[in-house]
Amino acid sequence: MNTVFESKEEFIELYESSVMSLSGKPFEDTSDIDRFNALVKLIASKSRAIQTETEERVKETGQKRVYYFSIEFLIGRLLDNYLLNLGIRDLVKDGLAELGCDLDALEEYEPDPALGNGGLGRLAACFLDSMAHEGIAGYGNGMRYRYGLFKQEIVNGAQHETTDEWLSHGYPWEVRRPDKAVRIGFGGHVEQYERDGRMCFRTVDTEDVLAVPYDIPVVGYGAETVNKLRVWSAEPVEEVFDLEAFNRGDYAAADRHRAEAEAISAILYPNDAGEHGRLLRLKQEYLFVSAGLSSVLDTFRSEHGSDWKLLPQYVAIHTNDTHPAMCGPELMRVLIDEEGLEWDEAWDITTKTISYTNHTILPEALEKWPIDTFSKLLPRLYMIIEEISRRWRDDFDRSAPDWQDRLRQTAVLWDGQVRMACLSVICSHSVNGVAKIHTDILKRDTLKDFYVLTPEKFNNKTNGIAHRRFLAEANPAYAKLITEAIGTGWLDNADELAKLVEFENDPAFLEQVGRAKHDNKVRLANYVKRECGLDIDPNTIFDVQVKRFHAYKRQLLNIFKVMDIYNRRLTDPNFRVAPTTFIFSGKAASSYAFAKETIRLINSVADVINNDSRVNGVMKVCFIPNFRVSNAQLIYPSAEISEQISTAGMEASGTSNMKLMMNGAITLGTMDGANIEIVNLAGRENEKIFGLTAPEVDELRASGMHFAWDMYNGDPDRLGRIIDELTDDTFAGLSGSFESIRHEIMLNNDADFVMKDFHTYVEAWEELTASYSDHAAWNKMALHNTASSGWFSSDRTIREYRDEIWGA
Ligand code: CJB
Repeated sequence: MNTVFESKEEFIELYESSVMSLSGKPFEDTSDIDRFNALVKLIASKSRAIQTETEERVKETGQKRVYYFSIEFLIGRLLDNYLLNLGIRDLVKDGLAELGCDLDALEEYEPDPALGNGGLGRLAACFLDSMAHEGIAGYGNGMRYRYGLFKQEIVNGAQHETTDEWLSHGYPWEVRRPDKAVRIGFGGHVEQYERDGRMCFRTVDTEDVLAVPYDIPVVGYGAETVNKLRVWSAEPVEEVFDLEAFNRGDYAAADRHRAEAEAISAILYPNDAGEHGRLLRLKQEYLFVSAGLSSVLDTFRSEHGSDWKLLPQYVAIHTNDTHPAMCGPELMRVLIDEEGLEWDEAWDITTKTISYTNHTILPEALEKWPIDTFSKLLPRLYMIIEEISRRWRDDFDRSAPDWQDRLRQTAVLWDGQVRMACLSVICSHSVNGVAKIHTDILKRDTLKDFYVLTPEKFNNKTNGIAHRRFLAEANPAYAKLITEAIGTGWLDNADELAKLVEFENDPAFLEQVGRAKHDNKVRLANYVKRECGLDIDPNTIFDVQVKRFHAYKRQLLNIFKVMDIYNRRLTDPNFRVAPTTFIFSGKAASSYAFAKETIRLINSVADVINNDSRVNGVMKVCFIPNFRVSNAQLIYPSAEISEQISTAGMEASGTSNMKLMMNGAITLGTMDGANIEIVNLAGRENEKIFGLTAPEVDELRASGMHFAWDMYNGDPDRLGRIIDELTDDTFAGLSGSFESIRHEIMLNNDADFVMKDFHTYVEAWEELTASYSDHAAWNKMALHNTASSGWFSSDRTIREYRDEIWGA
């Protein structure tokens, strides 16, 4: 462990001088925000000192560098995490206390950068933490959006979006690096010219923007390695201010040049696993790919010269989903056009350097761009893609009887479109899914033709989570208990959580597990009271579903369950219900009407139930607005039931399932995504599994059977009643009824099998909650989940990437 401060006194001295130099005021006169900024500046500068040492070590040892290209990095707040990783949290807390400051209060000033939508972006951030912990020279490469994912407000039950101005008070972790800016050209046309007796291509008459990097330190636990996340911002190449327009009073026109360039990095597209067919998005993708590659290659050149054959030996480029799919053709362009390599050699280097992770089988998320749009925006890149496509076709093995079909499925250019998933697979030496079932589905279905051709490329890397953030930092009450029991080794090596098994039959310990959970529930209840004005009772079961809203994630099934329990309780006051608070949180893409209606339904049901004194002793419904990393860290530790109820076969992995398990929640879920691995690790008796399996879902889909009306008519008292309540006035008081949801279920034949899984789901919930009254048995299950969760640390995932993909 590096020593960051010799003593508390040294910290206080350095901190006071940091406050003074940043604010220009004596300490007593500074505001909390001054104090927060100065604290971050100090910790960031200490981190950068370790970063310099890391850099020297990497250079000296010739360590391979790994670049993780991702259009999203949902990093969350960094200060608490870095204090923990640097081993100075207590020292800093005490030092601040001597100055009359409260660390927890200062931490509330940190923006929670929403540079990602959900699982994919958060995974990228967990990987940065784990790469630094594992001593990998691993760097994030992404986008610095001026506005992150929208802020969600709930108005009359419905989601309203407002801009996320996370940069309004500055971001003290970042350092702007104008010296490393890269010029990026869009449009124009390709011309041939002769260089050293060789015909080459270049693009002329382009419209250029400047990609300017900002670096954020990534501090590894143990303080041995500090890496960096580099995010790119778009700016005009030169200041072109139209004075004439300004003098005319046309201020927008005066500054148009700057505004057009800056638009590229203005906003994160809010579609999670959805459509991205906008030109600006394509520009974002090219900007961070091209600028990122340019800086990767500069570093390589400065260390190894221009011997490009060595690139795969010293550099791994990982593409997180298809958004960085242009890495392949862009690397080809640089190697051929700028470095003068022949196609075959460049291709060999490119495919040995690049690897690709697929995160979803949803067809709408497999990116495609119209050739017309693509070739106009990036004419030279398109030429290279055409050549990749031509060679793929020409070299295609035509001996199999179904070769034409296979070619159709794998072609990069098809039907007037550039298919980015095909491009990603073809340009990579490794393709992985993110949980066992997901990788199997990729092999068997989504990418099956590639799998038949190149089975050796395919591998599984089950996702993981940053256990230091989501357990140690988010759940201090439980973390303290764990450390008292098994020591601090689990922070470094999450497998050590397995040592908790020894305490599973220790009644006193189990009671403390329950007490820690209760403290966390009180903490969340206070937050809910502050944020929503709602009283929730920490003595009820906290049943939690927090994630993006999507039809296949089936928040609808969950709220149907709540409606059913409510209805049955009203019909029969003797119907026994374990007192429960149903907690939901998550955002819906602004253009995704069904998901937004589901949010409105949940809030409308909440409005009725929470104001009905007949049921309030046993149920409340709580929608926590604006789900983000910071409030997620309050929610996971308080959960007792983890709702993981996606339609089997649809959720690639899920990661909230892992975060909740680690915090001792019991999974109520389908056999989908990483739920399957959770069950395998913790034992089926410690989770509650229900519902159709993936093969059963496939079979039902293939049968084309229409079942919605049979189910509706066959169960008028429960399912039928719920469907009717969507359109009568039971829950319409807040802002109207829910015709479109009813339409989706009844006329679209319930595409996500909400009705099919309804009864087994409610039954499973009833059985699970009935067992809650035996607190000792429940706490034992909870502890067993934590004890079994070490494998889900992203440290493990990253070691697998390192050993089996990157060779770093
Ligand atoms: N995922 O968050 C996203 N965005 C996408 O565009 C596609 C997939 C999610 O990625 C997570 C990380 O791999 C998975 O756990 C999750 O199942 C998937 O939906």
